[in-house]
Amino acid sequence: MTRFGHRGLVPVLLAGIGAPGSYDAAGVGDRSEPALSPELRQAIIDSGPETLLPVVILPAGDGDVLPSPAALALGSEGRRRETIDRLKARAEATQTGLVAELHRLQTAGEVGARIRGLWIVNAIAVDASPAALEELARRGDVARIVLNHRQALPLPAPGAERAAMDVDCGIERMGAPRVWNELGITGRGAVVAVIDTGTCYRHADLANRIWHNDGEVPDNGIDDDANGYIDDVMGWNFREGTNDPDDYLGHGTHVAGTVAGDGTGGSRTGMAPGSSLMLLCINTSFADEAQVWEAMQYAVENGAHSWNLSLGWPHRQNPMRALWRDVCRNAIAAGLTPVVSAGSDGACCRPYDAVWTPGDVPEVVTVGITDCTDVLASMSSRGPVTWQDVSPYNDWPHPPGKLKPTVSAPGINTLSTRMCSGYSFMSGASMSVPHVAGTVALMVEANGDLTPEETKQILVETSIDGGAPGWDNDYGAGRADAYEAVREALDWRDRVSPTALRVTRGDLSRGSPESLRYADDDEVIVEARAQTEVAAASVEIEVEGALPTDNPPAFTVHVRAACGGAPALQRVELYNFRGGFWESVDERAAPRTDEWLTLRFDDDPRRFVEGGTGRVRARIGFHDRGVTFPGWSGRFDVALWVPRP
Ligand SMILES: [Ca+2]
Ligand SMILES: [Ca+2]
Ligand SMILES: [Ca+2]
Repeated sequence: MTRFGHRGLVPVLLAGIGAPGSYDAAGVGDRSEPALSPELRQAIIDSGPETLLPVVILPAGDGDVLPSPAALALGSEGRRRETIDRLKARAEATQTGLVAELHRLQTAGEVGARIRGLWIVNAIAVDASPAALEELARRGDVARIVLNHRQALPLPAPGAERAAMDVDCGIERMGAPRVWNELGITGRGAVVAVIDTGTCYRHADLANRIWHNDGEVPDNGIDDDANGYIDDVMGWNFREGTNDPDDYLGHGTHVAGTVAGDGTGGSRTGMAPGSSLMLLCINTSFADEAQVWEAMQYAVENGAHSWNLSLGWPHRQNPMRALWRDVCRNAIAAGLTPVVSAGSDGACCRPYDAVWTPGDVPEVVTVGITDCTDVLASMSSRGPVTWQDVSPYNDWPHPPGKLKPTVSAPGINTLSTRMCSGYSFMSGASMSVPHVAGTVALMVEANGDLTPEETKQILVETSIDGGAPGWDNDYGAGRADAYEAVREALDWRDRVSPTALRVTRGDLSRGSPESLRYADDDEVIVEARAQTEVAAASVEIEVEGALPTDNPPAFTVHVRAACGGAPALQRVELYNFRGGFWESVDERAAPRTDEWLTLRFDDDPRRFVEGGTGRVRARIGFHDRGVTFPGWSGRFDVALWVPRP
């Protein structure tokens, strides 16, 4: 099994598979394309008839997935359970007959030992002979068979041992000590799944930080909690198929130390020294995409709040992007916040292929690399990304594509745990990711009700801008700030999002009130053209929502918007219910780049709140200075308000 890693082949197209919300079972089953992907066909030709090829089989009749509005109202545990149940039901309904056939082929020697049906994405991972693949491809319950790439992932090895020193500069820069000392929060109760080379759980700084599977009795040879893994008390070793997730390289231990190292040995290395680590060891020297999905699935099923993925597949390795996105979206639907490396390909692969998979998934928190002085590392993979050619998603067309990374974090000369004792410095994308995964753990303790979407939103909103003003494809929204993120998480409960959107000047070309809920993943775009004089002069939206009280002593309004076209003024108005008129509360030269605007109302804010309903109305617009241009647009990502006690 050595010659299937071909390059320059036709990209794997997964038409009809896996788009939440747009599933079409008939489309999957109608065989508009051959079941064996072109890349797999080539691998069969190259490898000969005796080789068992690693493949992923996608069943037909995929059905609907994701996330039911009912699930969203169930709270975090209910949301997780409901989503898992539905994903499992889908897998069972579509995989059962196929798995029986695979076992028959296994007996005949045509399929290898592994027959692993997954539900986090509806897929079965097997190693199968070319003859078996041809046979499977003719079955009505098979939609598609694609190559399960196995490639070496470039990971740094730990450096020389260093003497203990007080606090790692990265966690200091992120404000973690202030979170522990001023807010009393260390990530207690939070579980971060470290999907990596394993972790040396014997390191003094990690020994008390390991997640324990309460449903599993250790060493009795029985899968007590019936999760499919025997005696899995701290995670699983997917590389060897054992319950011992020890580290075979040192990479995972270093990453784990940045999430949760508690300083027992003298150096404080962990962002969230009160959190727990679920240890999921995978094979990175011969990495197998489906094996990582299985580790991700384990994290979701066993209640991790986040996963730390300090690795990824460069696009030149032709990863199964649509399926990665399905995995990530399903995990998010179940309430997990994925934190993923942007990659370390710098500004390679213009215009949009530098960010690795699954860091290129729009919905995940993708992390770029800064140093301890907030300077971006040259190796940090630059955005944007596009999904225009990846079926069935075909979104985020370029230009401009999707802005990535989401945020940046320190990852240069990071001091952390070195295998089973002591410390070392390491640098890379791998080190930046756990600074953010640890921040998520801190946020979980601060506010266990946050959804993954809200968690991401807070990380974005509280980050410190770097590089070009506003969001950019180098730093993302900016360098993440744990202290501000945790403070915002504590306050988040009372946040109000708009429930109504009206375009008052210009034409709505994209968006709805939902688009305004979270920055980054969707936006409202309003366009004006010269045909109408008023429209040419300005674009503007009006939004409204209700505060939980109509008598707040104070509140803040957050707005993010950008304009294109003419030199313009940005204006924010609130409706003065007492006087019955629109009151201008902010006016400034309009930013061409995205920028957060936070307006605080401490002085008699009640005039902006409708008595009896708590309704607030805001009007946000860009207005030019009397010069009309043929094309003019305004982008609005978030407008929301938060009452302050
Ligand atoms: Ca078990
Ligand atoms: Ca057991
Ligand atoms: Ca910037």
